[in-house]
Amino acid sequence: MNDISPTHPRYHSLLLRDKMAQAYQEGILADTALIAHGRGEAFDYILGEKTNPPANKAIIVAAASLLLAENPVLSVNGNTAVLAGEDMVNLANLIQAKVEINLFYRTPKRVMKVQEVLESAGATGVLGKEDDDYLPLEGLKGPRSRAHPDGVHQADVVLVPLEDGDRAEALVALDKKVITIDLNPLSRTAQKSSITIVDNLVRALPLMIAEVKKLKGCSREDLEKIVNEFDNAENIHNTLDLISQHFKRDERL
Ligand code: PTJ
Repeated sequence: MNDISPTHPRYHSLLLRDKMAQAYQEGILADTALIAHGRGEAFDYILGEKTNPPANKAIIVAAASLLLAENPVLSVNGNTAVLAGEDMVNLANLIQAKVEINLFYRTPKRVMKVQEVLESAGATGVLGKEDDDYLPLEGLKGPRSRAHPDGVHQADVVLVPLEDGDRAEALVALDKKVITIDLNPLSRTAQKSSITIVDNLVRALPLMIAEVKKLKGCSREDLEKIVNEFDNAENIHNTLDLISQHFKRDERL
């Protein structure tokens, strides 16, 4: 970005915009990816552009769930690859998870581009590539129903940031624990997932990595306690409360 000063109050947000705009020019992102990003920005602004306590709580529960998982899979779309490809790969390495590409607006060219982003971030054995085997996920149609037989099909826990509601629902219906990161607490994905982190992907993933490192030495019993005590609906409710308090406090409104 040429002339925005680092002292600009929204400098980081503007940097991300620039990154996304450039990735769009390079053909990594879907045509509507910037619209999805803008929706995220709007919610992030309302949430104070910070990780709030309910998000922190969900991050801890997500980290514990990933550590308990037998077959964790991290699902990556275009926006996730561009905003947090390196963090997704680092997290996968830390918990021995598989990384699988799943695009809502799938084209062979975009799959290749996303694969390149992940591999240049250090990923090996990426699943969901253009020529890979796949089986459709029950309850879904079209390209987004593709799931790798050794990846999402086998998974007991799936991390699906910025997911579409139908896929989140289909994964839950298949008895998988679905962790999502979505700035919109009202989205169907946020509402239907097992663990919903209402935070910006770029803040949530580094925190999740730190939490995984912290919890790695814990016993299964301790991790299970963290997971079992969590109530996702209540946690989303607490986020919505935060938003309404924010509006009440704002004297401009
Ligand atoms: O790469 P593809 O083809 O798989 O397409 C990916 C997008 C994201 C374009 C596609 O899945 C899509 O259209 O998504 P939606 O239905 O617009 O949903 C995106 C959700 O992610 C919205 O609820 C946004 O608020 C949220 N979101 C956007 N940016 C972020 C975010 N959540 C967390 N962190 C963000 N940076």
